[in-house]
Amino acid sequence: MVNFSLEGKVALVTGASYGIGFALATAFAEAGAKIVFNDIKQELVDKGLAAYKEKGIEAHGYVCDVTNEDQVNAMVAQIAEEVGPVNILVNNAGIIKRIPMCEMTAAEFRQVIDIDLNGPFIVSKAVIPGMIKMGGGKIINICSMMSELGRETVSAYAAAKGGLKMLTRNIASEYGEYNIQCNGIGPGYIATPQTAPLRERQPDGSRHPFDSFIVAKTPAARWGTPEDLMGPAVFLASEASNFVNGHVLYVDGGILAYIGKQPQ
Ligand code: NAP
Ligand code: GCO
Repeated sequence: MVNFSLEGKVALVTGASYGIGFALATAFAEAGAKIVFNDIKQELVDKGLAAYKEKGIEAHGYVCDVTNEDQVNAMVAQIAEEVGPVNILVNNAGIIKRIPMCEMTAAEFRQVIDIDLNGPFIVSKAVIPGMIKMGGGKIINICSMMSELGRETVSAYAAAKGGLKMLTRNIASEYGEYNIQCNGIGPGYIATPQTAPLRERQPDGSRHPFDSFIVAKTPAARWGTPEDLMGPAVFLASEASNFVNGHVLYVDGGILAYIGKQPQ
């Protein structure tokens, strides 16, 4: 029988107090995993713990910045002691800055790269030795449409998410022989706080032009929800995907397959 169960597995989802990370961790808990997450602020961790509790999930939350190698190493050691060694890692924590490239400072560019690309490198590096000792593990990197496409104002984010796609392939290449599968999920446009500014109603009550643009650009004709990502994440975290490695699974309602509506 195909095994999608995560029974007995310890899953660390970074930046999972709310949004996509919260939905993925919830799906993992429903599939039997023990949930561990981190966030940068104590108040976010507390908010996350309360939200998991409300869903009947006993999650473990830690304050940790994914860009700080010492903090990450200490957290991974603490998780091993308090919950168990990490079997499944989701590199979800991420930020975006929407600034035209020529107006963006190098410091702003670096900050996005630091959280969205160096972060997954640092956290993966912290869990891989334990996975090797255990005989395997799963790493899922949350990529983006911007792993494939560009657009105005998101140069740093696209550079980071394009890099994350290649980091995914490289981890698969380097550690596949240890039964570690590293894959990506490339969400389309998902309704979360990160994309809220792109969906804000206009002063006259009409839809934001970007909102209408995305609905027209998506064959499914809607924004995605964090729940749309749950099934693909459980698949990539489970034994069912043991021979899938270095792949990015785009969950985008068809955006990348579509040339766009012809002018009427
Ligand atoms: P979100 O709502 O902004 O959540 C991201 C989480 O990561 C927040 O809790 C955030 O905390 C946390 N975080 C930020 N920097 C961190 C750090 N240095 N260390 C630890 N945690 C940190 O974003 P989301 O929409 O759920 O997105 C989750 C992931 O999916 C991101 O990697 C994003 O790029 C990616 N993604 C999103 C979409 C979309 O359409 N929403 C599409 C494709 C990919 P703060 O609240 O303090 O910032
Ligand atoms: C933007 C968006 C994105 C999405 C997402 C698409 O400004 O274009 O915020 O880049 O959040 O990553 O997959």
